[in-house]
Amino acid sequence: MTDAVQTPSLDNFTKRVFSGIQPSGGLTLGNYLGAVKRFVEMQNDDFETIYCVVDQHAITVWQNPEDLRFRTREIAAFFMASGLDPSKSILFNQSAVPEHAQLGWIFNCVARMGWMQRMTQFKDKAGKNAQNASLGLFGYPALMAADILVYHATHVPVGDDQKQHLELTRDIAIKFNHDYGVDFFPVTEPVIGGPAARVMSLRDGSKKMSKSDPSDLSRINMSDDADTIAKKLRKAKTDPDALPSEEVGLEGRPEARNLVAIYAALGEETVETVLRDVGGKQFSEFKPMLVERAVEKLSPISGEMNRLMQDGAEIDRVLKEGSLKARAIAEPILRKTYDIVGMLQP
Ligand code: AQP
Repeated sequence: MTDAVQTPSLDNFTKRVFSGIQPSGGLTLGNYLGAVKRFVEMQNDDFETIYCVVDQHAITVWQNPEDLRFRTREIAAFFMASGLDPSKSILFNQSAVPEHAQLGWIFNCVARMGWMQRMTQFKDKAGKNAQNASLGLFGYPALMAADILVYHATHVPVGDDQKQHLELTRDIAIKFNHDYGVDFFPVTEPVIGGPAARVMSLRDGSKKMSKSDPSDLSRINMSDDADTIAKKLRKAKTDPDALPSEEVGLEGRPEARNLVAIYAALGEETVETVLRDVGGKQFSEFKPMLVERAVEKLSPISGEMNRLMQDGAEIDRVLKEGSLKARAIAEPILRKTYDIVGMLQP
């Protein structure tokens, strides 16, 4: 998007991961497989890892304050129940680190209206009533860029739906570096992939599984008990054919592909290896296998989430400690940004 492009090598930066989840509703299997499961994998790799409950993004649409507080703790509990360890990863909520919003303002002045107008998520979320959407909903990708770049994060694990926002983050970094003649912000690498980069609705294989879908049968919620998970998977839309033995046989069968991808991701397998085992089976045989695997994997996480939610004070303590660690990284980066931009800091 800019004419002269400066791309400082990522080798010049600490290998650092940032990602987040909005406390804007219940958590789904899509959030787990597309995002948090990857967060845990990266925590155990050779990265510094920073994970955030992005409460300032959530209020781009109306949130009841009590619900927002509850869900912020719930996502922190979800992080920990899924395997994020506060002694290995920094866990905190966005509003506790004011440097996000401060850098977000600078990026509002770097991002261009035309870039924001192309964001498909704004179009989807604002729908036909765009004039009534909040300015925050329109500008939120610039704040997301600040969330990432205020830590000079080099890698961002997200689901496939966030790809466009990460491209915008890269454009903002490139334009900032170019406009001010610096090599200051890294051009972040998205980490998207695996069989469940986009988990689809159980009712319609062409739509993303989403917490805001009006049909609860369209998604597995992380809070669903074993019976509910089984019921939803048994009712999941399929087609009348048997499963193929090779991936090419899933073409034009989005619901079949989705269920196989979920099964693969839950079991750390690829779609290819799963099909080698289940090719030729009818859904009546495959669905019980999927139920068994989903319950085995998800029940311990929801059980642990419930246990952690009994002690809100302990969750707050973890978030507070995380926010102090996060600020220790963000504050000098923001100060240097102000300096580059020419803000007097007497
Ligand atoms: N269906 C999905 N498949 C794979 N990844 C997904 N993610 C969300 N849904 C899927 C990933 O989860 C992370 C956090 O997302 P978020 O809750 O902050 O925002 P979202 O993408 O807007 O989530 P929803 O459920 O789709 O919310 P609504 O219904 O409000 O639009 C991100 O990494 C996202 O990619």
